[in-house]
Amino acid sequence: MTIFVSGVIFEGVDTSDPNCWTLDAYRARGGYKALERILQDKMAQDDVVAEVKASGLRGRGGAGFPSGLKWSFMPRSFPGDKYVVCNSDEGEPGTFKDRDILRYNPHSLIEGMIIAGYAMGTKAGYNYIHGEIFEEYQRFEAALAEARAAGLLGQNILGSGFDYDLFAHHGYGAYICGEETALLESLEGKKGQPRFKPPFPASFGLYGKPTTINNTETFASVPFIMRDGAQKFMDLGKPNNGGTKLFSISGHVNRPGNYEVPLGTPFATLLEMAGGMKDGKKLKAVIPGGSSAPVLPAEIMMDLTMDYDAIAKAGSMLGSGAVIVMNENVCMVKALERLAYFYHEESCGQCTPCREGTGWLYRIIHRIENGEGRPEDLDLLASIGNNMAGRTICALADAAVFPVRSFTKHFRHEFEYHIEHKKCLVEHQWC
Ligand code: L3W
Ligand code: SF4
Repeated sequence: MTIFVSGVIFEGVDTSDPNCWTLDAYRARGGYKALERILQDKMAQDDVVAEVKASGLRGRGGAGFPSGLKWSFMPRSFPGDKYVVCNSDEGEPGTFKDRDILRYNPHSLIEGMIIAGYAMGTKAGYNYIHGEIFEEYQRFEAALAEARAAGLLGQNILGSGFDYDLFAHHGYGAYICGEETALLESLEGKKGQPRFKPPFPASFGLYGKPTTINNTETFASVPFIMRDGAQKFMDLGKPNNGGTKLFSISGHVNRPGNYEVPLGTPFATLLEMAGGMKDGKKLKAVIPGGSSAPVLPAEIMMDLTMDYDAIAKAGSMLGSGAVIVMNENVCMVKALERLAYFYHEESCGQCTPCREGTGWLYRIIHRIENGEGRPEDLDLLASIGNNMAGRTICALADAAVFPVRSFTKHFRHEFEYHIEHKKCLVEHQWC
C-alpha cells in the first residue's frame, strides 16, 4: 500500500492515475521548470551547487551526508570524463521508497540528475536500479525515452548548448551493490564488491573518474529546491534537517506505506498517520531507519522527532527512513535472528571479520532462539561484534553489529529468558 501525504517529491502526484508518471503529468505539476530556468539564464554552476548547499539537503540513502557539499567535491577543472550516478539499488530491509519515486514520479529524478549533471559539468549519468524490481526499471526507461524525445536529454538540451545523457542499469539484486563503491564496480561490469575508501568516488569513481553518487530521493528533491528556492525547502524541515523525508512504514500498523512528511515530524504523528497500531496492540519497539539502524524501545521512540539529529541523539540512525514497527507480541530474539541471517547471507565475503563474523552472529542467535543458548552467549556476541565493527572495508559489518548490540541492550531480559528457560518470554506463534 502506498500513501503519500504531501511534500516535495509527491506534492500533487495522484498515484491512482495510471498516467501520473508521464512527462505531460510531470510538466502539469511544474516539472522541468527549474531546469528550463537554469539553462535559459545560463546559471553559473557554482550558484546551483550553492543553492543545494543552502537548502540543507542531506543524503537520503542512509548516511545523511550534506548533498551540496558532496556536489562541491567534483573537481571543476578535471580534464577528462566525470559522472553523476544515482543509487536506486534499494535493498535495505524495510525500505521501499525509491521504487515508488521510479514508479510514480520518475521525471523528478531525471530532472534532478540533469540539474546535477549541469552543476558538476558532466556529460553522462547512470541510474543503477535494484535487480529485484522490474516494473520500476521499465517505467524509468520509458520516462528516459520521453525525456529524450522532448529534447531534455542528449545533444544541445533545449537549445542551450548543454549536452548530457542518462542511462539506466538494472542490477542483479545483491544488497551489497547498494554500497556506493560496490555499485560502481558492478556498473563497470565487475563483481559487485566494495572498494577501500579513501579514495572516495568524488575523486576516483566510475571508471576511476570523479563521480558524484546520490540516492534516488536526494536527486528527486533537487527540482523543488531549484524551482521554489533553498529557503523554502529548508523551512519545511528544521535546522540542519531541511526538507521533507519519505518514510517507509512497515510492521504492525494499520496502514503501512510510504509517507512524505517534513523532517522533524514527531514519531507519534507518523504512527497516527499510518493508522496507529494494528489490532490495538501495544507498541514495543521501532527500528527507525532501516535494518542497519539500532532498534529503540517504544518509550524512547514516542518522545522523538523524525530527523537525523534527534534519532542520532537517541542512539540510532534515521538511515534511509525505513520505520519498522514492532508490537508487544514480537520476540526480539526471533526478530534479531532474522536480521542476522540477512547480513550473513549478503556479506560479500572479502573481509574476514565480516565473512566469518556475520556467520558467527547468526549461528549464536539461532541457537539462543532454538533453546540451545549458553550462559556465555551474550558476552560472546558482544565480543564478536567488537572484533567486526570498524575493522572492515565497508559498513555492512557495522550494520550487522548495530542490531545485535541494540537488541541485546534494550531487550536483554528476553535473550536471558530464552537462554535460561529454553523458550520465549512473549506470547506469539513463532518461537
Ligand atoms: C569525499 C570525503 N566524499 C564521505 C561521501 C561518501 C558517501 C557519503 C557518505 O553508507 C550508510 C551506511 C548504511 N570526501 C567523504 C566523502 N564522503 N566522506 O559521503 O559516506 P559514508 O561513508 O558516511 O556512508 P555510505 O558509505 O554512503 C551509507 C546506512 O547508510 N544504511 C543503508 C541504507 C541502504 C539503503 C538502500 O538499500 N538503498 O538505503 C541505512 O542506515 O549502513 O551507514 O557518498 O563517498 N572525505
Ligand atoms: Fe564485503 Fe562485508 Fe567487507 Fe563489506 S564488510 S566489503 S560486505 S566482507
